[in-house]
Amino acid sequence: MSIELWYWPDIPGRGEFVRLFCEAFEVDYTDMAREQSADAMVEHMHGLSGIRPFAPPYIVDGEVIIGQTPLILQYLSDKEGHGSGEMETDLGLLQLQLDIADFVEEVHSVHHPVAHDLYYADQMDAAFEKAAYFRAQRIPKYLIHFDNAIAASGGPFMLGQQPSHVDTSLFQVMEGLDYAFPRYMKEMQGHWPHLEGLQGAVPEIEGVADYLASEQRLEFSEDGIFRHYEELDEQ
Ligand SMILES: N[C@@H](CCC(=O)N[C@@H](CS)C(=O)NCC(=O)O)C(=O)O
Repeated sequence: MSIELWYWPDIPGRGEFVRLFCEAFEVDYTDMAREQSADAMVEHMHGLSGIRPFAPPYIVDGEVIIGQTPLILQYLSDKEGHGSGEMETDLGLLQLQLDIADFVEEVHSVHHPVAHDLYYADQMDAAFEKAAYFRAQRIPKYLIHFDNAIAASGGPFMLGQQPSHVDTSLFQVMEGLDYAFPRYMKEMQGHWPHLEGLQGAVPEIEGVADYLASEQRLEFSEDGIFRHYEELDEQ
């Protein structure tokens, strides 16, 4: 049975972390709002009862309805048999996926430092200030953390030769950073070699290669989480 993925149809956003996992591990899913519409998603979400997802992405798998990207990925990974087979290691992967979620929230808050609901144009001064700190302190702190974790297994993936949900997510993070901060990422090339290795290895997974070459793959844009504003990437 196909899993329903509900996410905003026009941006990669957090939905892309779920899409990439499904494509890499050949999980049958239907991208519901892209087949229907954003309005259909809002109506669907509001029609749910009980413990409801707070925000997209969320999935429906029969009776199971869950939101929160790391939880979705952990659930799918377990269900489809793509964990490590050891509880401690799987908890480590979930911990990394939660670190990624924290980082993604920080990436968004660079261009929206004051409020989610205001336009970027209304908070540009604060964004400019925040971006300098984010580039100098936060990106290296997170990326070195992920790089060290890959180094421990020898790479190219977080578990060595076996890809996991963390790898497809870290690939998306690296692609997003290259899009949003091209000057900075070029300057820092070589500082996180294992992550760069992972970024090169994930597109070699067959399902990912096909997906990246397809029209299904959504481009980054200034409507999403990873946005390129030249002034936020300035020296
Ligand atoms: N922690 C959640 C965050 C979900 C989230 O912020 N979703 C965004 C789109 S990427 C949204 O639609 N938020 C609506 C809102 O916060 O009101 C996750 O990782 O899935």
